[in-house]
Amino acid sequence: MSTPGSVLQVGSLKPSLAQTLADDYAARTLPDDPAERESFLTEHGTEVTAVVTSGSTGVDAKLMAALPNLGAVINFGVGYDTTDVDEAAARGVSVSNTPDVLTDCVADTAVGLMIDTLRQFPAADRYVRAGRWRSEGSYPLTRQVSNTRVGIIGLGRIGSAIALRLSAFGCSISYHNRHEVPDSPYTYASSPVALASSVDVLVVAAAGGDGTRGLVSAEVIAALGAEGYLINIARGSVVDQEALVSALVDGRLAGAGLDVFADEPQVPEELLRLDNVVLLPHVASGTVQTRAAMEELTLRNLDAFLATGELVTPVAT
Ligand code: 8YV
Repeated sequence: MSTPGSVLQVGSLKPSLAQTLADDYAARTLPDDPAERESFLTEHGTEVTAVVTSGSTGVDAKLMAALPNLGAVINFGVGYDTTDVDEAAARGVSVSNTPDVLTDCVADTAVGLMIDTLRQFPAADRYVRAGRWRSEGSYPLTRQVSNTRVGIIGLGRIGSAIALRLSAFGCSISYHNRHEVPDSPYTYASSPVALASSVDVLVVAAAGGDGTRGLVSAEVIAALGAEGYLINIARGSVVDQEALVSALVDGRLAGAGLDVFADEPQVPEELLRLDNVVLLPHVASGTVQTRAAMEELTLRNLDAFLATGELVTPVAT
């Protein structure tokens, strides 16, 4: 199917996917250690035609330069912000991701995280476990979810799936996007600040990368205000994390539900103490069913590239 060494695994992958790559494609794995990596690339760099990676690692310009015969970067995950797509385009390297198959799970996570955050279910669970219900009585009242005003940053596949779910909760939905979406049933806001100032909950569903870095700025967080909540299932880079933490610590924001962070797996220490913050370890797509579908689509992209030079789900570069 592929000549030994033509497929390279970059970064850690789902174990069953890594096993298939090794067994069925005779794939090699790029060493983590810088010195070992250097000699590996000197010895094998020219053999590699396809890289399989994930959003947590990706392929930067330096690695592309060390793989002169690279034709495709096949990304396990919908987000590919760790791969230098401009460099890929300049070198004629195609890039694929795994869209659609994870939309439902990520949208489910956004809604679950929103409910957990507004209703403080994780903190209430800790309250029961600590015996505080018996000793202190009822848990404090929290914020209603149904009928809230929700603003979504990024009305793509995942943002739209979140909007659909929250519409069933009676939420009014508005959004900000690079471009207004034609015929959308939701209200368009021309800037993140305008959106934040008109909603109770801001949900971040925009792709990561340079185009969206810090889009949810200190100003946007201030516009959301002391009664507002932020939910992020996209990328930590989209939010000014320092501004977010200080707003939460100072009570200038009501709460946050975060599945993603600026420097994963590092989570700001200050957040660990706050009951109005729900923290998840980047699990939005993390179900058996969805990860299996992502694995299958990753391998379909690899097979198609090796057989025809084309990808099944190429990203626009
Ligand atoms: C991760 C994700 O990719 O698809 C994405 O963009 O963030 C996740 O599904 C997955 O954890 C593999 O890194």
